[in-house]
Amino acid sequence: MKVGIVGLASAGKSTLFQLLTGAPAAAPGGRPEPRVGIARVPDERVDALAGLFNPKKKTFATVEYVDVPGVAKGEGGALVDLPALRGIDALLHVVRAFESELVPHPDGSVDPLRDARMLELELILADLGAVERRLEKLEANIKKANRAEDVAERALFIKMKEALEAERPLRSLEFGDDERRKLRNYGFLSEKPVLLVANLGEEQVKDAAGTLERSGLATFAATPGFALCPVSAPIEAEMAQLSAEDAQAFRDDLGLHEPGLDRVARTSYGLLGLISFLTAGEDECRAWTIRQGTKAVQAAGAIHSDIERGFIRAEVVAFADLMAAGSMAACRERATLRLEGKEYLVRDGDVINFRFNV
Ligand SMILES: Nc1nc2c(ncn2[C@@H]2O[C@H](COP(=O)(O)OP(=O)(O)OP(=O)(O)O)[C@@H](O)[C@H]2O)c(=O)[nH]1
Ligand SMILES: [Mg+2]
Repeated sequence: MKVGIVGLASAGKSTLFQLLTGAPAAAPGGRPEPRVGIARVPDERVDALAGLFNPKKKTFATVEYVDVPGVAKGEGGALVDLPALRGIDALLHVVRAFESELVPHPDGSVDPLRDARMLELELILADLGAVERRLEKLEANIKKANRAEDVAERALFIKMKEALEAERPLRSLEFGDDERRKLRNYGFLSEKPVLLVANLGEEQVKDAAGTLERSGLATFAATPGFALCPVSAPIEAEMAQLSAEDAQAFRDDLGLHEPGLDRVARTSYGLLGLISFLTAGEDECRAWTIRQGTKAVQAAGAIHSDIERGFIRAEVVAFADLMAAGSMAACRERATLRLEGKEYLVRDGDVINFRFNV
């Protein structure tokens, strides 16, 4: 999964990027963005499996984050064709909710709903520009050589242009399979799902839900293709310096249930319809990311194309059943270990051993 971090200047994008990926702060004065970094998806199940199997290696699922420069009003077009954003699955939009006299807001006041709307409009206008440019080219091509393929694409792009002109994002449109295939060649931004991360001030954290409600962000994000998640960058930065126990005590004190960064990962999984399955053995205990609704044979392909090609059967046990039984052998005795075929729909937390033959 690849996620582009976008937002207005000084919203806290780079701070969040550094927290998520463990990347060092950029040298002052330099223009570091875009930067790419990898974040581990926290997963207690991998740790628990490692406790059972004592493997040489633990491997977590990862998310690739891209930190890009802040967008100013009227300049969303700068994000179009940014090579670093090619192939992203989602946008993480950092919206500033924190007040600070030390950090000036580009618009002079802190208003997260205004900012969220403004960036959404920038994405729409950026896409509109790209769609119009493509339409011009298509028209010219059609005049030269009237190919059916171009005519079909023109119809698709006219549909998109009309939506964008009405200030509706591309993610609100329905596309057929053929249309989706065509769109994959382009990196339209308003088509991507958005994880809205509200960067709260330290004093707002105790009442995060109330803050999101009052700001209007909760209502704004209650749309398909959006998810909302509060974080406080300075608090997360402090936590990152503490031992696990001290961080937990600090969180309990603030009434937070989980680390903010875990919440970011969990919320983006939900937004994108992703789940994890697990593999466990003496060499490695590992989490793998797949889409909900993935068949066993495709899940095998997430590990290696050979395993997909030579797929025979999947030995599957639910994580909780494995932990309760204590070993694969005990699961076999209790008959919680099942043999599944190619078509089996993998569930979140399935521990799988693929049998294959190449
Ligand atoms: N008080 C406070 N300051 C913050 C918070 N988040 C970020 N900052 C500060 O705001 C400034 C800008 O943060 P960055 O993370 O660099 O913001 P950015 O969105 O990457 O900014 P650009 O890349 O310039 O668009 C830095 O001085 C941060 O320390 C916050 O939650 N509270
Ligand atoms: Mg930055």
